[in-house]
Amino acid sequence: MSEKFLWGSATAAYQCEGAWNEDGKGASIWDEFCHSAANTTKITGDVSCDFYHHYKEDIKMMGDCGQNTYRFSISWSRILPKEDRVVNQKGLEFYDKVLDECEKYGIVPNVTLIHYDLPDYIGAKGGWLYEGISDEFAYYAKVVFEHFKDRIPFYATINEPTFNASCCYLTGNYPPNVQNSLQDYFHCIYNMAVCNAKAIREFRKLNLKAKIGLVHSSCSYDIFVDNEEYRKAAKYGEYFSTECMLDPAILGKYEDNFIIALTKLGLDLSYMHEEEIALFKDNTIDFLGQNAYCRNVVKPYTTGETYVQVNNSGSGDKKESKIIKGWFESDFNDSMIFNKWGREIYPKTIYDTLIKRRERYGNIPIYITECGHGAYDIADENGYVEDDDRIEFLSSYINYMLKAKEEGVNVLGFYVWSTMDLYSWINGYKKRYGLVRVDYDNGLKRIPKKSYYWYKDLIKDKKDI
Ligand code: BGP
Repeated sequence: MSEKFLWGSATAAYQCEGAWNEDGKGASIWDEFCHSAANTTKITGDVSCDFYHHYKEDIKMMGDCGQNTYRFSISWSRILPKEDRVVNQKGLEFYDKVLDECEKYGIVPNVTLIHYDLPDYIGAKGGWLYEGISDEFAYYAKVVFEHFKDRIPFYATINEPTFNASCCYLTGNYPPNVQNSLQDYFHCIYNMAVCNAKAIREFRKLNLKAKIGLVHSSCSYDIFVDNEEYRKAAKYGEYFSTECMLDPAILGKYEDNFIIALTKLGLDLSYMHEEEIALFKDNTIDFLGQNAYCRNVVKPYTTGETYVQVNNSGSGDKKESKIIKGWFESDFNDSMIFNKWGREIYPKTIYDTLIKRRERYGNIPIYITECGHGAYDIADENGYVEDDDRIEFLSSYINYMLKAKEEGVNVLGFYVWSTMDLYSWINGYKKRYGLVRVDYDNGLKRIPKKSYYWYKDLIKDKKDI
């Protein structure tokens, strides 16, 4: 008998927990960054929607909505606050309590080990570029696996390795705020691939029933002109944001031409070590978490330096775009529709991406681990939000996901980003994604939005798919 399709929603530790220094938690690089002068917005996740103290209410609301799964992340610095490797029992206890609540409502936990928030002591040593990071990460992962064992049936090692690396080392809007360094970008992703493999090696030692995966962000690469040069640009795009991570994580190796392409970029690949690459083969993931926001449209590289532009202002003035020198650059046409943060809204990308993943990676089980619409929500005098735009966004993405499922793609679950309103990284709190509104001015009151009730009906309707 096949397992039930999972319908749920997702959050991440730094974005929702608050309690940034409570019960023995150490600081993460996001605490440090948000408290520093580099954070020009001055907005922090210190309190956010305070899930740390509201988790019972939030999980009950998931249950009342009919959600049968919840994706959240563990804060590494809550579990291992200092570099002495001493475990903070209170950190583990918090997540035990979260799991208790999930159990109460029959909600299956899907837990990510790291969602951008490295401990500050790792950051001080070089963050994702620190040569010892994979051993530190494997140790942390082991602590988590040994404590929670099969209470958590789905573990994911790293959230969005390539997007995280791009923000840290190309756009420079996430700590450590380095711009336009392809050298650091690919080095970071390599270290993440090694972290993933070493964590999986620890996981396999325990012979658990649970499954382990990885959460990937990039969707399909599309072209408007079908010729060899354009197809080559799209292939470079896949190297750039997907194959550099998913090939080692799923196929257990790099494609030779990928390494040749990196060499042609003039990168120093001395960070790659044979004995680490050898670990990829036997330490691959069981499932893929695929996030679904926007596609990438590219054309052959023309001119200019490597540059990755995002829009954190929400003023609708600039579009997300990329130039990867020598490889490809972004392309546009008049039919494209963008949100206020310059991100394209293109529902079919979820279908195209699922089909592409099947083509390259076999029919690996896939969960859509995030899909959501960022918007300036307007609440009425009771705090109620009629977010028809979000409903339209989600229903069109879900329909395309179901089309891929009908065509045999092994997609097994869907998570709305996000469960409730939360901190949207350096976009602050005005960009909202939640199914539930959080009233930041009135004691963090939770008020379900129209999309919450819409999702409840959808889950009821599609419970037997
Ligand atoms: C994903 C991240 C999430 C979340 C979401 C929306 O890339 O995994 O943490 O934030 O995107 O992005 P943003 O909040 O920047 O609009």
